Amino acid sequence: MGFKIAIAGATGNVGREMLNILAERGFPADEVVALASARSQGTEVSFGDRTLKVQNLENYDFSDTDICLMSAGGTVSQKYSPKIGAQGCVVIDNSSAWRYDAEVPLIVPEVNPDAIAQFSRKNIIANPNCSTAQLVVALKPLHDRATIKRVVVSTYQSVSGAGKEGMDELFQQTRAVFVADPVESKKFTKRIAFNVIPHIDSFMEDGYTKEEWKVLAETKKMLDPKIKVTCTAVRVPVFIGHSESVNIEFENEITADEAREILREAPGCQVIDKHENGGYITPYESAGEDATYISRIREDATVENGLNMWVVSDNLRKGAALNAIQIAELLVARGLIKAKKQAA
Ligand code: A2P
Ligand code: 11C
Repeated sequence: MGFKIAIAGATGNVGREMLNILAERGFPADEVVALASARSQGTEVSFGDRTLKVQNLENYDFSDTDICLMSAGGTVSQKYSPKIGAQGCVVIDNSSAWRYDAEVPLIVPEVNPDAIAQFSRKNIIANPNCSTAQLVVALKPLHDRATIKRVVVSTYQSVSGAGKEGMDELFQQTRAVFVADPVESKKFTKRIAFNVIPHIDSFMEDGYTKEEWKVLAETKKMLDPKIKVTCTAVRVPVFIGHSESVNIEFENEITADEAREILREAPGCQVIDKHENGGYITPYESAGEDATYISRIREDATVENGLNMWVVSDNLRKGAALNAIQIAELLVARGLIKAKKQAA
């Protein structure tokens, strides 16, 4: 007997990817339910070779559902996740609503799988921000080998991180530039077509943005609170795939060759690092793929034990939908959840 899974936010960028990945990976689901807002009720979404009719999250009864994969934004999650959890359904939430709650585990299965055990306090498990997920997958094996002291991250984030509306805006603006129509910005604060914007999420009192703060808070929670992290997050005119320039300072010596070998063997990582034209990954090539790609691994001679590298991943997959489904798989593999229909 398999599980009953609900996808909340099934019409969104990440929700659709969750449906694709559930079908691709053959997750042991007997029933999959698509949920979104009242606006989408009755519309259809694809699930493998079937279509599912979208139901309204607002009046959905979760009492016979085992897992809810939620990607409908922080406000929706804050309102619904506690109620869903109280109905005995485990919520794996992709928003930032619960990530910093001490009673909610924040999980990347390649990095801190053991932390999942405490999920039952609220029946909520948090999925990290997309920029953090790919970063910690690449940092973890290096931290285990040489102990990271400090990380400087500059991100180059695709518009799909801002949802369907972000992708539509890049498309519309690009079209407008070509046909000489006026360029309108609604989702982003400035024009994104043929431009870059050094601003993602809201500004905080210290001048950093919330997106930049998330990268450091989440890295500390999942990897090691002693690591110092600083970040500049930038939106770029790319549809899918977040890229990161990462400068790392270690406690112990580690060469670029050693790092390359460690990362080649590390779970979830793929090294593409030839010192020649095209011998590196770009976000366009990462779209639709599961791996966190690492290129341009170099020693940084300006500090004692330093490395630079380029980290790229599909933000809708490892940064969101894939990681959420890997968390569901971890729950099943560790026997932490039983299908309600079987349990009855
Ligand atoms: P809907 O399409 O009905 O608005 P994205 O991040 O790509 O913009 O997608 C957001 C997802 O969250 C969509 O599936 C959207 O559904 C869903 N959503 C937004 N607001 C609500 C809400 N109040 N209740 C349920 N789902 C919501
Ligand atoms: C972006 N990283 O690219 C954001 C999207 O905290 O889950 C995801 C925000 C979050 O805009």
